[in-house]
Amino acid sequence: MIGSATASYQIEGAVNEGGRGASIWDAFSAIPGNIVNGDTGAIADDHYHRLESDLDLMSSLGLEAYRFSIAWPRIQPLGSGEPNQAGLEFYGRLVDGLLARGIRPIATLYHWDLPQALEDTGGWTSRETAYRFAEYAAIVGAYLGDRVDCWTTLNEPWCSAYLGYGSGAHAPGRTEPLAALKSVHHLQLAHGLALRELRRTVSTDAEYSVTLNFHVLRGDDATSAEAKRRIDALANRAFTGPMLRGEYPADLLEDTAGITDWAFVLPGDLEIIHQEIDFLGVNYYSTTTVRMWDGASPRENADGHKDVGGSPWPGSENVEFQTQAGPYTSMGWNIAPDGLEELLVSLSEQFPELPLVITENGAAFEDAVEDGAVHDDERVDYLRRHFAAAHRAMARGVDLRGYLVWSLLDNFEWGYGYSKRFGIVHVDYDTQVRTVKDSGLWLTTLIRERRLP
Ligand code: IFM
Repeated sequence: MIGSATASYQIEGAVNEGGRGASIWDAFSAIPGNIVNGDTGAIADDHYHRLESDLDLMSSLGLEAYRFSIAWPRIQPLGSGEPNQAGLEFYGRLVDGLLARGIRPIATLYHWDLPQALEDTGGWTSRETAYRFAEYAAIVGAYLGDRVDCWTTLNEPWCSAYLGYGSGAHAPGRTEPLAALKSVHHLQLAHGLALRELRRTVSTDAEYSVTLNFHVLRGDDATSAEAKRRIDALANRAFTGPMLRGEYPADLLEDTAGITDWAFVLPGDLEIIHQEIDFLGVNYYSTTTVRMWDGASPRENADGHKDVGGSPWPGSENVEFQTQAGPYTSMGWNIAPDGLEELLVSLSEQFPELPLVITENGAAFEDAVEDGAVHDDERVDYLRRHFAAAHRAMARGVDLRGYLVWSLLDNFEWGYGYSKRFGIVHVDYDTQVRTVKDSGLWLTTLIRERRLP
């Protein structure tokens, strides 16, 4: 399946409508200095009000699948208790509209918009949040489970835990190494509990998954092997270990021993987390080059994320993220399609029985509308080279089942606000006019002709 993806807070707007409660991103983006230009998701792409025309847009692009996320605070405004019917109905209309147009809905339960009321009681540092998430999953599963046959629990728990509670670049903006590690665990507990609830409530013969953003590590310094091992443990194996093998990696526990003994992992948790899934969602944008910092030379900090002072690498703060060779996207991320091929091959070697879906891949560039068109040649080139890389991986035996381009629409790019455009469709934020970029037309041709245009 080939299609595109978005996330609730990035596109919906209407943050005070339809009974929606506040999310951590409403609170975080209201604080001056947190988001470039003081932007917020209050209006975003106004997708909430433009649902029908956005569905028609997806149909005109010929998308086979559309990956969207459900805003928890629309379903449970305070993160627990009775569901908000208006919120459920909004997603019901979205799903019905997709099915009516022959587009497969892929529902993500959590793409970072935690109800603020739950953050007020500890957020992901609290075990209770995982139980609340299971209740939310059961509500959504019961409501949409007769129509949605493809589910993802979490999107990029790496970002939720380490950027949200470690570096502070993302909501809720906390900078506590212990909080980040507790969040790593409670997010995964939430994943396992939610899978159980989905399997209990969904009536379709559905596929279940989780989406991870893997770090593809490079580095040829004498210290790079150690740096790669550390970041692989924190970024990749901290999630694939519990979810796909039923254990935390021993070296991760050692590397973080100065912060915690991981006593918050209770007996039975790993059995809950380690459940069969039908495919693994893979988000890939670029590579990461590391070595250990010697403490003397000026330190590079090119880890590709907004530098806000706190570290997203608890226990491995001495890893140096080196500037990589270009070309770059407008995020400053290096363009490395071979990294995608390498990642897909490596995952299929590590987990041979597990099909893969690229749930996000795409690029931000400076786009301009000229005479009703957007000639985003760089994005077309980026996508062509990454699709080719995915194809090479398949030729090497990878069981790749889908490719979803990030993103359908230009949208609220978290700490960067509206300053970065990832869409295959341009959005004029003053008028909300949508203009399909050349990359969108390119994707349409690819889907129709099943070959790289
Ligand atoms: O916009 C984000 C998305 O929400 C999660 N994955 C990465 C994208 C680009 O930064």
